[in-house]
Amino acid sequence: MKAVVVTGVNEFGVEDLELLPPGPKEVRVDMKACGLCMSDHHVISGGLPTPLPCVLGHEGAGVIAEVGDQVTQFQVGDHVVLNFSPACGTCVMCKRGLSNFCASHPLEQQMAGVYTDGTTRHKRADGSAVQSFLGVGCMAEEAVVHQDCCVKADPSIDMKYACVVSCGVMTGAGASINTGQVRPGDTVAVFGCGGVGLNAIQGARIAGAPMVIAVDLSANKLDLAKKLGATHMIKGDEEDAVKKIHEITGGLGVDVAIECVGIPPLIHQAYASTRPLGRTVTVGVPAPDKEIKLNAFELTATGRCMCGHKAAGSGANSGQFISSLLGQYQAGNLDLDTLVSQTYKIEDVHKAVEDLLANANARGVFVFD
Ligand code: CXF
Ligand code: ZN
Repeated sequence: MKAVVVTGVNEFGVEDLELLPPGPKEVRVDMKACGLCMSDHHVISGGLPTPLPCVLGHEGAGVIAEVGDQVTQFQVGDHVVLNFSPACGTCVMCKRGLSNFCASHPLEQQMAGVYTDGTTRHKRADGSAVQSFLGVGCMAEEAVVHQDCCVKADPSIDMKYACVVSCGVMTGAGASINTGQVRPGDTVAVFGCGGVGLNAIQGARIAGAPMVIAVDLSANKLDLAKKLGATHMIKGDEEDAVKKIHEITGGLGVDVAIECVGIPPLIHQAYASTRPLGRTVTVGVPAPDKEIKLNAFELTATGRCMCGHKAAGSGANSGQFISSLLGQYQAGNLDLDTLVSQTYKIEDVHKAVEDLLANANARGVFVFD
């Protein structure tokens, strides 16, 4: 089967690989759609340390084609959205309500591109092993994943839309709804309107925020932000975003600010735009050596809260959250159609990556026949 494989820094392309059969608790998924996320590009650029070669893709949807002999929750023919933030439901973390940090599926292992049992599922013709990004590797015609990485989807939902819930939407909407705890009436500012930020905007709108301020450098992204629910748009290179946000909110600052890029100056802006007792959520993934500096007196005096969102997930039980987001889509509250601005065949992966870097898409999605 064909898969997009990263072989070195900025070296990637389609390869024919052998996919091993699913283990006892795993399923084989016939992939129908897979979104291209900036984290996939971080693997390509070497920004996210992942052992290579590695099958790319972690934002996918497809149909179950085969189940391992201990799979209880799925059968052949089920439509599923993949979930790279699985929860076993029985470990010490899941039992404490920390399913986003499930001990049965540690992030370190997923980042190593291996499965729960420490092995891999792809082979090249010469017999050598190929890893799968986040233990998912779904930028491919087929994927083998643990059953905990699947969420049932109503077959009436078009998979090219459903797939984007699997990363960009659950992460962004989760930053607003779960980590940001946005409540009806709250004012929200979102810094960075890429795949995550646009969905932080949607999440804030769904949570009942009457004022959602979008900050970005790209006019195209601000147009999309408006379409997805932003009430105010600030072009960060033309206006002082912090000053403008205080003006818009009558001098108060926003209840919740969400930083979606992962750069300290923007995190500082987000923090400075919040009101006393306001909450700043960081969801953009910074380079590992980055630090932020806050004035300790001001932090205490204003009672503001600086809150990290575990970006490899929804900030809650990701499987349940994906399910609820699919329901929001069916109810007409969540816009996925606007997000999927372009589809590609995997053979066109270089063009798709070029478009990603040129900010041409809300989301580019690979579709499979
Ligand atoms: C990422 C965040 C960094 C670890 C891998 C997953 N989230 C979504 O793309
Ligand atoms: Zn992603």
